[in-house]
Amino acid sequence: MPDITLYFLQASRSIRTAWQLEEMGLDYKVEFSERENGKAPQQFKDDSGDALGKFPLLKDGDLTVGESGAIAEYLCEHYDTSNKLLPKDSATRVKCQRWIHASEATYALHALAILYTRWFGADNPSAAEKIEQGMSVNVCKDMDFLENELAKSGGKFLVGDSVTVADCMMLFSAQFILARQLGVQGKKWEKINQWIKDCENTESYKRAVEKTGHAL
Ligand SMILES: N[C@@H](CCC(=O)N[C@@H](CS)C(=O)NCC(=O)O)C(=O)O
Repeated sequence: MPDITLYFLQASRSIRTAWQLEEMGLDYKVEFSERENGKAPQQFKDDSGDALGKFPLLKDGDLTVGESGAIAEYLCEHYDTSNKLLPKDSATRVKCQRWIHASEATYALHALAILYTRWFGADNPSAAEKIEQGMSVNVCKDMDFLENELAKSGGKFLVGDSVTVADCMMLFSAQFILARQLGVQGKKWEKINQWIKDCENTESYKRAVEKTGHAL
């Protein structure tokens, strides 16, 4: 059995990794930290030993892997021997890979621009409002795309009828956008809401939440 430790910061992308580990049936230890004033405590960053101090962070024996997308790919490469989470056929595989990257480089990027504007734009509310309005066009397009892909999936999950790494990565992005109402312009996406429920209802996701104490 691998010697895996997941450094898990509360209410964070760390849940992606915990869910994937549960979905893969891998044994792992959790080093958990609550946030302090919204941030990761310095002691937790120091303990993790990684210079950037961002989470999730995975240790597998002597190897440290950072970035949730890189961790997702690492786990698939090394332990997904039956290609359950990252299927082998090219069409499905590139779809999953697209979601791994889109979860951060598209969905989180657009949503966080709005969140940071809310945090740091208080001195200039009209500029902040303009940025939020502009960025929300992107967020709504992203969510429409997700809604359409779910409609085409042919199953309950993003790529068919079983959980893949695409769901493990994308769920947190969608949950976060909806929970914080980041650029959603009051819109509702029926299929996304159903998919979130279906993901949260999997035994593996429930185990991940129970083991880590994750709460958004
Ligand atoms: N792109 C990185 C983002 C990592 C990241 O920013 N994590 C946040 C939590 S979601 C964090 O660790 N923040 C702690 C801090 O800034 O104090 C990933 O996907 O892993």
